Amino acid sequence: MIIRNLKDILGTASEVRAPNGNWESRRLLTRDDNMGFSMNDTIIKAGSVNHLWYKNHLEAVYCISGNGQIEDLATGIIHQIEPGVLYALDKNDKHILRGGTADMRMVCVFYPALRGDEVHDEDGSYPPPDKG
Ligand code: 9YT
Repeated sequence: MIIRNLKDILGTASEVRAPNGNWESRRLLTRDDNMGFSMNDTIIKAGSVNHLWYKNHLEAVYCISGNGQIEDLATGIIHQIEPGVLYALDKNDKHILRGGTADMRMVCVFYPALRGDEVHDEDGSYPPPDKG
């Protein structure tokens, strides 16, 4: 059994910050935990604009607090995000995630699991699991 506490992750290498300052991702479960998926407790900064395309991963995101929007770039449809809303990128969907008026706190699950130190590349993706 694995037991983790967010407070033990804060301030360590498992607290990953976007180079552009748009998000902070606390990597609770990573590839080395051998669960097949990984889990982050992520803060998306209010007002931030994030062009994302997880072409190498599926991601499910559940909002706990704050507000924002996700734009599906295949359809142009914009969905509002508030506490209780989940979105799942089941088609490796290209999207824009916009922070709203208050920082969003989100639980993010990635399959396959993240290594734990990833930040986005120029496409807004993380490298495939076999790289690095
Ligand atoms: C929701 C989302 O994709 N945010 C960007 C950061 C990423 N999910 C992460 O690594 O926590």
